[in-house]
Amino acid sequence: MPLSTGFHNYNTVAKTIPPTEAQVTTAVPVPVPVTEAEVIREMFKKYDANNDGVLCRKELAKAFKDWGARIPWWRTRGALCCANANKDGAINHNEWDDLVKFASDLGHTVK
Ligand SMILES: [Ca+2]
Ligand SMILES: [Ca+2]
Repeated sequence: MPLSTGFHNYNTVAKTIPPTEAQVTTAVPVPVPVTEAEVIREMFKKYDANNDGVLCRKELAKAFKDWGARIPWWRTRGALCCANANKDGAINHNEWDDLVKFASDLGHTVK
């Protein structure tokens, strides 16, 4: 019964392939997915002109202006209102997440 045997062999091979592929997939290091928030975070970093790790009002305004905000100072005020937890007039690293969320909610996406 060569036909029947051949069919059986084919089935056995087909059944053994998926686990093998799964093993290969898990073995390959998966790159960390870049979320929109991470991209926005990176963009904000670029606007930290004096590299002090803090976005001051001026740096924020520049960022929002470049992103096409119609009234950058208004956006800046909103951002500081929303994310400036310690009320020092600038966004430090602890407040960065709230700023990113603020920008993200406004629809500042990376194209
Ligand atoms: Ca700065
Ligand atoms: Ca602050």
